[in-house]
Amino acid sequence: MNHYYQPEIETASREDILKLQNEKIVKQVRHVYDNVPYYRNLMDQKGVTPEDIKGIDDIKKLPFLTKDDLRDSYPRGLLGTDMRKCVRIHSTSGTTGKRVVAYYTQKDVDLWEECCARAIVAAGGDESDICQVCYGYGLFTGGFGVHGGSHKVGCLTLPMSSGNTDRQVQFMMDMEATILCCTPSYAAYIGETLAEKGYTPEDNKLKAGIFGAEPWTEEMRQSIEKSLGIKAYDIYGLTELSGPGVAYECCEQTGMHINEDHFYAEVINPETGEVLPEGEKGELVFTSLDKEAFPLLRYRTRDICILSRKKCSCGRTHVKMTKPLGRSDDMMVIRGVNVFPSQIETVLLGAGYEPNYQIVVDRVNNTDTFDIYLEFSKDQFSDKISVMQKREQDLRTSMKSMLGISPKIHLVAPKTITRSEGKAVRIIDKRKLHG
Ligand code: DLL
Repeated sequence: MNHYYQPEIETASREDILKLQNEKIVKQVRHVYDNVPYYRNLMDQKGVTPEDIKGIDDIKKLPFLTKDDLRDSYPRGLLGTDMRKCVRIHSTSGTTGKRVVAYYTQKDVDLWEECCARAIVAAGGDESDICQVCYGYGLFTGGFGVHGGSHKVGCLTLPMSSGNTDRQVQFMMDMEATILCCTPSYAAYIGETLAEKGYTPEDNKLKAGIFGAEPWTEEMRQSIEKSLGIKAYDIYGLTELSGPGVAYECCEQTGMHINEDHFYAEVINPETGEVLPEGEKGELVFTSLDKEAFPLLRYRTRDICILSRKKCSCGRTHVKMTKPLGRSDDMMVIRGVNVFPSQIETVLLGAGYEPNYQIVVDRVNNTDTFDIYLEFSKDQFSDKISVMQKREQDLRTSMKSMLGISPKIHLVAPKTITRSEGKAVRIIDKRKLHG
């Protein structure tokens, strides 16, 4: 049996969705043109006026916005309303360059929370559930977004935030949490901690997990599902558009439905900006159709994915996106070869290792070095050096066939690699440090 949070819109006919998008885009472009001088300039430079936008198809005429635009207009340049109407900000972590600050009116918060509520219901949640939120609360959108969604669904909400894993596990068991929300890497850590404390997957009351905010592979999904005894659902979003809940998985688990009544998605060729047909891989571009305070038009996410309108057995009609197949800025070029961290994760987990690894890239004597540090488990340990060397060699061979180049593999003792409580840091690219 399928449940929806807002059945009318989640299962609306394609015609009705299109009609809604056509109406909303006209209003939204007018709103942005009148209230955001930065974007008005971009439109003026391109010779586009609000009158040129008569429906969603005309969106192609509008200029793109990039992360650089957001940084250039920091802290308030893209604000679309009077500050007195804003009730909240959130912000990206800003590890590279200036932070991005997004603003919300009360209406923006309400719509965002509804998107998260749809995701929770799609994962099987209802008012009888106990939802443990261990995404970080604060400037990061994960905690507050999912928390708001959980309230809207009527779940008993455990606002744990991230960290203090012993306490997380104790609350999970004592409060009998049924839904776990955190990054996939933290879910793996929680699973590991439960096992260390002697619990089997059957001992907890969890039924589902809603995991996102970072890339994770199908192998990682299987590993988490097994260690926690749950079904693991993906959720996608970004601060610039609101936060989690831009897209979410349903029971079919073949991609994430984009909340198309609020976010219009396009996929473009990242080199040329050309809009690609459905089914082709490219950079995801979003237009927020009804955001008031931070209304972005044609925002380039840098996330690479494929869109599909194939009928979904869950009954939802909204377009689906694949898991981001990597971020254009996540891709490493090592010895001239393009390497995505997700390819590495697929090989390591496919070979039966736990998701505890780190990738280190450096440049020595003008040549790239490429090292993978990976924990072996107690069962995988042997005191015979030849056995461990064989394990490393096998991984090297599998990596070579996946990537085309071979990394140096270092099997390291359990607990050597720092566990993640939020977004995992998988890559250390020291070449960037040398400039
Ligand atoms: O990570 C919002 C979020 C919170 C999503 C909680 C899901 C759950 P940012 O910190 O602004 O926002 O990072 C956004 O993270 O452009 C993607 O590259 C990546 N990302 C988010 N969700 C996924 C996912 C939040 N499910 C950036 N799979 C995005 C892969 C994801 N990457």
